[in-house]
Amino acid sequence: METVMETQCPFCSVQCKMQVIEKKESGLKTYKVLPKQNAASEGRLCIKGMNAYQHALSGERITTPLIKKDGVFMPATWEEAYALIATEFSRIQSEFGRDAIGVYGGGSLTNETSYLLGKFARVALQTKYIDYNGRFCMSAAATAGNKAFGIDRGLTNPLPEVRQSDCLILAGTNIAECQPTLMPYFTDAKKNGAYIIVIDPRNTLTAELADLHLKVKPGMDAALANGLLKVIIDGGYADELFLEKRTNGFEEVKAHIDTLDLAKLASITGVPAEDIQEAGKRFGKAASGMILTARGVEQQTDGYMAVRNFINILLVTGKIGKVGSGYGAVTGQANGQGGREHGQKADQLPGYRSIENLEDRAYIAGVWGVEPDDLPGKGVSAYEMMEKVHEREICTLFLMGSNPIVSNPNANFVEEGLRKLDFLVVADMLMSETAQMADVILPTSSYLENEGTLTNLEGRVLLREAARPVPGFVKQDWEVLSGVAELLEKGSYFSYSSAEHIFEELRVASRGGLADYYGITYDRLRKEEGVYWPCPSIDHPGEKRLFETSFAHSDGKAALIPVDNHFPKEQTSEEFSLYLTTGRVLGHYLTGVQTRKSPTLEARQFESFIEIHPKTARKLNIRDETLVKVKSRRGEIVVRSKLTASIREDTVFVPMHWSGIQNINKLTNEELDPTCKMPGFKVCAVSVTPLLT
Ligand SMILES: Nc1nc2c(c(=O)[nH]1)N[C@H]1C(S)=C(S)[C@@H](COP(=O)(O)OP(=O)(O)OC[C@H]3O[C@@H](n4cnc5c(=O)[nH]c(N)nc54)[C@H](O)[C@@H]3O)O[C@H]1N2
Ligand SMILES: Nc1nc2c(c(=O)[nH]1)N[C@H]1C(S)=C(S)[C@@H](COP(=O)(O)OP(=O)(O)OC[C@H]3O[C@@H](n4cnc5c(=O)[nH]c(N)nc54)[C@H](O)[C@@H]3O)O[C@H]1N2
Ligand code: SF4
Ligand SMILES: [Mo]
Repeated sequence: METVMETQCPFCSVQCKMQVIEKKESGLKTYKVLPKQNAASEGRLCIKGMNAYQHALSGERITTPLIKKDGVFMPATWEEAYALIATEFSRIQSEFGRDAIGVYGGGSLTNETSYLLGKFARVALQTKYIDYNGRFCMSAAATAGNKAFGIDRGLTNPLPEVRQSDCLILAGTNIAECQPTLMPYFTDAKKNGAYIIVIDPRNTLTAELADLHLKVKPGMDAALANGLLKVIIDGGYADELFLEKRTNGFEEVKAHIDTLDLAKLASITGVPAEDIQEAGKRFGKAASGMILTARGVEQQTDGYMAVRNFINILLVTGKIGKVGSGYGAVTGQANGQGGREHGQKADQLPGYRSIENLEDRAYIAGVWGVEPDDLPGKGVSAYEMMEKVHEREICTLFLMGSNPIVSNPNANFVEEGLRKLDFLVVADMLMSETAQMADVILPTSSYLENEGTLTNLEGRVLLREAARPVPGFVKQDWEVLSGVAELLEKGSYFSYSSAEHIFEELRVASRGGLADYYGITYDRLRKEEGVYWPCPSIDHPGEKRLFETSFAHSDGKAALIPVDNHFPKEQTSEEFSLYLTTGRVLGHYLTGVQTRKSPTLEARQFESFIEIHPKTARKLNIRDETLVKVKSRRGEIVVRSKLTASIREDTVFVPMHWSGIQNINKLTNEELDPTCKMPGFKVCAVSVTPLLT
């Protein structure tokens, strides 16, 4: 017997559509996965998508609520789990106040769940403390988009326009491993004559595509963008008419750039001046151009300003709001885009509304049927919540869709904090490292069982229908939130019958907001295979290309801002003589909870590694494929060496997908970007020594 499951990959922001085909023969089940035509991946699927059925169907799924008794998880009924949660939550809030409970979400959750999690925090718990893992992912680019353009939608142009672009700058983005099904857009652009510039301390598979690779020193992108701006402005490539009509702030940027010296910029960024010249000229001269940034530029303590400086380049050259010209923050998680729009951020209400704006509060209070004054105020960012946990200002956490003891910077500190909690509730489908620390685990559905909408990296809202029934006693995330709310005597605000029912409320809540979904319905999504936001009315087609005639600020203009050369605070020293940068590999996803449960993916790569230049390795007496100790001021780990000349000599790279003794976040720095609160995951100082000498 054959069962065909129509679904969508749960991993990255491309959201490739696929079929998982289950065949039952004499009691034996086999699986086949076929890619499906869809606008973003054009029918392609990568190795993670091909194997994503393995963790969802694995015997390791949690299928019943678990309550920890004397350190051991015991199966429980939902009634028992809900009752325990309601008792503890009520006790803690009456003893320590409403804000003693924190809520922590994730960018894999559907729009419906993200929306409901925000409502759950503000209405059921009335706590101000809610934030999510997207803080570590999209916060720098989101803040930059909002401040420069007045709106934050990852890609300002639809993907096919990449093929029509004459010059592409890919800064700190490794598309070949992180959004592999998008690669043909870039290889086609190259065939069409585009000039491709890659900015990365490593010669990645993406950099292989480049006509020019700027092998920047980690953390020095803002200065490098200043160099490009200098070449562009001094070379006369500025688009005076565009600057005059469509932007504010160019004079200040020009005055700042005039004070900078290209040779100095070359020396601090580690990129030869001729290469900066060539890159600036190429981009300046091109008839059209796009700049894409991802976490390499953004996960820095100046991530927000570094992105602003790349946006400055687009604005100075007038390359935005046109075919083949625009900006792209390459979004990370499955719903990294939608997840940042509907209220799981500390300062946000649905539709990208602000929790500090009186009109926005009144509007959402109206939709929710509560008094505006009953809505709590702004909380703090994800890592700052962990600091509050340490200080015991937050003594209980409700966690849905994240694995913070592996993904937060300074992970030893975070783990220590979580151990101090009075009560930890984790809603997950698998036993993550953080779930192991919980008092109660609530088993939730995987993508195969979960209906809802996700907004892909283009800002296109997609419907993912449920493809199979939930296993065991598993519930949907939204059912869990409704269930807990019910016992907290707030059930009347959470009486939904389906994900679509929640979406209908989300549409109204987002109406008139920056991320306006009002015109989008499940019916439309089925018929049109996705709709771009903003989409203010049912007859609106959805906006594919943004900023053609105006930006989203009240005067219609985009904002330029001078950006200082930033130096990461933690520099190398005699003891910690190398820069550590971190990131991803093709076959694993984030903290690896899901991909490490896939035998196929796990077999490809079952342990972490450190990329180190052969010359550096020789100096440190490190041979290839041997275990080494990597140490920073905060912790140490053990990984296997991988000697490669593709990385800068002063830099090492370790992926983020492993935990325990290989958890790279035991080493990373807790310092945050002052504006968007993004941690500086992409640079800290470390020492590397052979484990055995
Ligand atoms: N295979 C796979 N794909 C994924 C994910 C995954 O875990 N695995 N995760 C998804 C998610 S949530 C995200 S956020 C995206 C991330 O997608 P990316 O941001 O593309 O991935 P990273 O590997 O974190 O970083 C990109 C590149 O930045 C470079 N880099 C490091 N430091 C610097 C620097 O100072 N400056 C510059 N210019 N570059 C630097 C790294 O060498 C790396 O090649 O991927 C998504 N897709
Ligand atoms: N050093 C370093 N650290 C980093 C980064 C880096 O580049 N370097 N990148 C950062 C980035 S960009 C990101 S996005 C974060 C990610 O960090 P995390 O969010 O902690 O990573 P995940 O592995 O996605 O954890 C998600 C958990 O949610 C569960 N889950 C998945 N889908 C669902 C669902 O629908 N419902 C529920 N209830 N649970 C679900 C999974 O089983 C898993 O346990 O890590 C950040 N940390
Ligand atoms: S991981 Fe991303 S590119 Fe790969 S199949 Fe899934 S959605 Fe597509
Ligand atoms: Mo991410």
